[in-house]
Amino acid sequence: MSPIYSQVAAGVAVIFKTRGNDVQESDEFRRDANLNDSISILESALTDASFRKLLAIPNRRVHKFVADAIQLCKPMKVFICNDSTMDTEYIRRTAIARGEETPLANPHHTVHFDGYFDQARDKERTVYLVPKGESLGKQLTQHDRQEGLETVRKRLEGSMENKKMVVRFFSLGPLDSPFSIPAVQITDSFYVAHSEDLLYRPGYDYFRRMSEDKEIFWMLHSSGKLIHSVSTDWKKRGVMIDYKENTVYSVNTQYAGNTIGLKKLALRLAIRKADREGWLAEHMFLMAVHGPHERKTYFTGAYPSGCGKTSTSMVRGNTIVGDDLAYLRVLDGKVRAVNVERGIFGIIRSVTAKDDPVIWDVLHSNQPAIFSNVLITEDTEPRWLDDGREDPEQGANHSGGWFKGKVDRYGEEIPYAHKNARYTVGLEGLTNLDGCLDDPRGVEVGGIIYGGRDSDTWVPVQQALDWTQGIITMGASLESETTAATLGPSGVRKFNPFSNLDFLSIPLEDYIRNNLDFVNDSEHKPCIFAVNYFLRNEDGDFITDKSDKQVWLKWMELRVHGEVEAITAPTGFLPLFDDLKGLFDTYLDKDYTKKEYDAQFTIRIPEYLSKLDRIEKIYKESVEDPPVELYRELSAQRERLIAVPTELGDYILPDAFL
Ligand code: OXD
Ligand code: MN
Repeated sequence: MSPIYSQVAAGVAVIFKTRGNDVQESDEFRRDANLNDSISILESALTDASFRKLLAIPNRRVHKFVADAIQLCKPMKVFICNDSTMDTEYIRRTAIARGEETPLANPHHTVHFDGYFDQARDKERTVYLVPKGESLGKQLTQHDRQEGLETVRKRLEGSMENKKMVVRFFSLGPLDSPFSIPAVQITDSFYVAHSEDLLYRPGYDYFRRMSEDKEIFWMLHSSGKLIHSVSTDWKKRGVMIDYKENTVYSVNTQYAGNTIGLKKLALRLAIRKADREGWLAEHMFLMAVHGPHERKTYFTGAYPSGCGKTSTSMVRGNTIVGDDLAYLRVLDGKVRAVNVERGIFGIIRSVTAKDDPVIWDVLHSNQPAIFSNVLITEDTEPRWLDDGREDPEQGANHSGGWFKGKVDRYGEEIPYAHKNARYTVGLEGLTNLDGCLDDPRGVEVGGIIYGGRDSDTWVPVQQALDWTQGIITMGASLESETTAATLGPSGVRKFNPFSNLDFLSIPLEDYIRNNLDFVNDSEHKPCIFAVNYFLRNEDGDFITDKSDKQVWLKWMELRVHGEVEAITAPTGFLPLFDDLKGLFDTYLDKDYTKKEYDAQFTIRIPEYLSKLDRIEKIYKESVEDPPVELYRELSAQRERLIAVPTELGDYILPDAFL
């Protein structure tokens, strides 16, 4: 044993000893044959400083994971990050030095470009590795586990030659909380490691003190061979999820949604864990809607990417806990939730000073930010689509040098910035940040909102008749028109239950069951709501304004406390005109008219019935054994719609249900 190892191992033993009955484990730890193998690999691959840092984490599985990754990816060097300012600053500077990020005029800002064909989440190439004899149902993309592991390991073989490997430790959810899940990220991308610094809670110290048997999520990413900082083997890119080992492999890709293991990749592992343990891991924002007399009521909201999730969580006069991922648990009889993250990886298109003042200000402040796939002007300023300014004539973007009218190899005009261009910032600089972000017990949830991009069916806001009806006809029936956040055409209506379909890692029927049962031990069930910001009239024009979501939120807040009445329609509880009028006046200083209300809250019976047909068909074709509540609730909704007297016609004004 080398002098360093014996010192470090001695240190480890001391840590164990102070935890009393773990002393025995420390002996076992020294005897473990695998550990000794791992230790020799680590010892020869790591500098003394890195070796010490890694061994200060008394966890054999961590040592083994890092050692295996070193053997497989063969990095030139390995950097273990202990979250000190020196280490995180080193990561930021190296991202710049290696050309993965470029400094902008503001010294706290950088820009990163992904490969031309690697600009969004790659759903098709994100697959589950499923052991023989198991199935995750027809909705999920899956591969034989053994074959998949062989393929991905082959792709990763030597992928870090001539590169440095970074090893980082994080906590998903607040530290030392019933919600925390520790995660290890290994990557050869300093951009990934830097982004995670802004987005997740540092966990090195947490790993040093947590018990050795704590469940851990493991992430291994390599961008593979690079030319000008872009993966050359992008055709062989992919993400493979080995849920048997809680491990995600991502290779030959750079777009953050495919590489930042802690975001949507860890969500997939969390959904399985949540299902096993009876809690929920969701694609949801978490915010406090501020009601009368300074009351704060917390809401989670599940909307597919690009449907207003971030902008809702940022609505003026309220406070944000998180914009994308939430864990929900019942603690002491109450539904409570936390933000899994501590930053935002947000879509920057259409962020304007007028519509998104908080984000706008942060992006123009000295708070650290990484812009991705935007345009850089000659003055090294970032520009994005629909930013409320005059379009630029030239600059640099994900296609290289850009000028107005530039076309790609297929003759398609290249916009000056990508539609899915993003910004990455920590939440700490937001003026509307809620004080409970790091509360280890989370916040109590008053309402859950489901929303999609729906041009013709759902009204702007309604409340479910009860938990089961909400889970089935709102969550499990969510559809949305696609956006640039995923590869493939935009504007196509897609089934996206709970806005979580892309991330489901268990059969859909099991996930619905878990949602239905989740509140069984809770004294109060949160109210469920459905919203739609994208409703259009027959001429195709939107019939609500972006700012209206403020009013829908305030109405939902009042409903949670039973402070406003509602109209019982076949699909849910609808707001009364007078209540909305008052809220529009108070919060938006807007004279809301009955004409607007009627157009927005008309129940469109044919569209609703077609939706029910579509949803039932999808479940019949692709979900083997859905919970009995599913067809029961869908049929009940159909019957309520059909029971509306025919003389009222197909398009029923809300007051007809009074
Ligand atoms: C995201 C997404 O980036 O859902 O949050 O695509
Ligand atoms: Mn998202």
